[in-house]
Amino acid sequence: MTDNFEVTLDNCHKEPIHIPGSIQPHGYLLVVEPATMTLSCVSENVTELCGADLSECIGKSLAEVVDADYCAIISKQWQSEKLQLFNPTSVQIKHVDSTLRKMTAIATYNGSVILIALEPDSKVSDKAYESVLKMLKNSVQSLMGVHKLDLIYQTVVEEVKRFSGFDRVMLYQFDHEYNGEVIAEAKETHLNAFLKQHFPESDIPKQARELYVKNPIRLLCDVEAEVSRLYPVQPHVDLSYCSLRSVSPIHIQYLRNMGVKASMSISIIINGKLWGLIACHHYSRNFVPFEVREIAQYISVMLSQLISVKIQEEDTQRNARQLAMLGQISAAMAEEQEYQNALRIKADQLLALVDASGAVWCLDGSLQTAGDVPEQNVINPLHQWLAEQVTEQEEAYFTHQLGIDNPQFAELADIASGVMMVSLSADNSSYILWFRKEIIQAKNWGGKPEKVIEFTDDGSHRLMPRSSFELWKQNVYKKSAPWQEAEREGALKLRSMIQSKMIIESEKVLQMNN
Ligand code: BLA
Repeated sequence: MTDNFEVTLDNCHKEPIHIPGSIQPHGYLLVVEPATMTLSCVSENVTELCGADLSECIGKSLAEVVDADYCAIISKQWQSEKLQLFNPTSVQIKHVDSTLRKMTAIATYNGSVILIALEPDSKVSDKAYESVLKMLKNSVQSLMGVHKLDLIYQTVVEEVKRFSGFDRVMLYQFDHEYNGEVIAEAKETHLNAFLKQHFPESDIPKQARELYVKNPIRLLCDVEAEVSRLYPVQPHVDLSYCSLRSVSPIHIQYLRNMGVKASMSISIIINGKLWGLIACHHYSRNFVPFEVREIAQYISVMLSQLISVKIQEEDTQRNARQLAMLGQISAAMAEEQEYQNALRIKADQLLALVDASGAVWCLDGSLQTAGDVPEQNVINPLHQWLAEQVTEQEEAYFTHQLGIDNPQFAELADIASGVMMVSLSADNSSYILWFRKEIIQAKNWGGKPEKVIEFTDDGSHRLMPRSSFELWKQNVYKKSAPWQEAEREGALKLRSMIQSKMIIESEKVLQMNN
């Protein structure tokens, strides 16, 4: 399928990488029709495993190819969640000359057919297995003993490097726009460092990130190995969960450009979202047995848990601080004769609630300010533009790059790169605006980010991922720290509080007039 898909600048994120129609050739694929337990499709290299012509393979019963025990497991468990408990199983593959070949089978069901990936017999030797277990124990102990997240990150990359044998292991964290940064690295000493380097969102496009949430681990053994196609041509067999899925040609080119020969990456998923990856590089072919990959996966799950515990702790502390600030503002509104004065009296809390450096608010026609805010004459046009952005559904509008979103306000960058607005009345005449200053960020990019794709010189207009990963330094202007979800929620809580007060006050006025 990928062959028929011409990648362009606009559609990289649409390449259907889950249905490549081929596998990596260090293994073999049997596609089994569940109703009949017969082979409906195989990878072309299966002929070398079974000795039969491809056309003879199709329609064969699974029992003619694998040993009876495994056949019984698949027949019984293919639809059950237990199927994965049988991964990996050591199986005997029957050759037409009556000899047997030992392979490691990894079976998955993709909702339509059973996929049996046969990988090189990977029974990790007892000695290696012991050492893998020791590593796991070590990793657990060090993870539990080390409390600061930075140290945990470093422990993880060092441990994964030690037992997986990769030349380089990195922890790669996404930001809110899915650009990424290498935040920890363990590498062979002679290699150049990628630590602290940033990479743009398009290096790991959307569909790849979605696939990596569904299937958290992938191994590319050899970027130079020619793929083995599915026979008969089956462009729609979903290989999302298949350990042998062949990798997108554009990513293979990317790795070649980096000088990498084998790669593996493991997803770090927090609250169902891809937080980052443990990304491994090797500078020669590298096959990693299933058991070792699973151990790397357990480590990533442990890491996800540790990160999410830290996030929860931070959330709890932040919520408590927010509640205290809201409580103080609420008390001031109750105490003051004119509740509108409360925000001025509690200006510190108003700013700290959302970590802003300035605020402007207008309640019942009177405009007030706190902290560093734009000149009075800019507030009106800014308010007008922001009011257009606040839709009924959104309730709050926020940006951390005002001058980029609307160049008319680019000159406000030093005090108002970030702005958040909550509207307090249907006509937007009562509102609060919070501001954040520009943070000029010195960013180290692993190659020029705008050169994510280059055209080849030969006139074929084939697209190539960028070919230079030389450190490229850039200063990022006109951006503030992004507004966090919790800060947006804090702003909305204050909004409800003020709106309730406004209703009470207007009812009082009505009663007085009656
Ligand atoms: C996949 N890109 C990936 C993966 C990584 C990166 C880690 C996961 C696959 C793997 O384990 O190798 C990117 N690798 C990095 C980065 C570093 C690294 C940033 O080591 C930093 C040190 N890639 C491009 C462009 C496109 C693209 C321009 O640069 C699209 C036109 C596509 N990347 C792309 C695709 C995949 C990918 C399609 C999915 C590969 C697959 O799983 O089939």
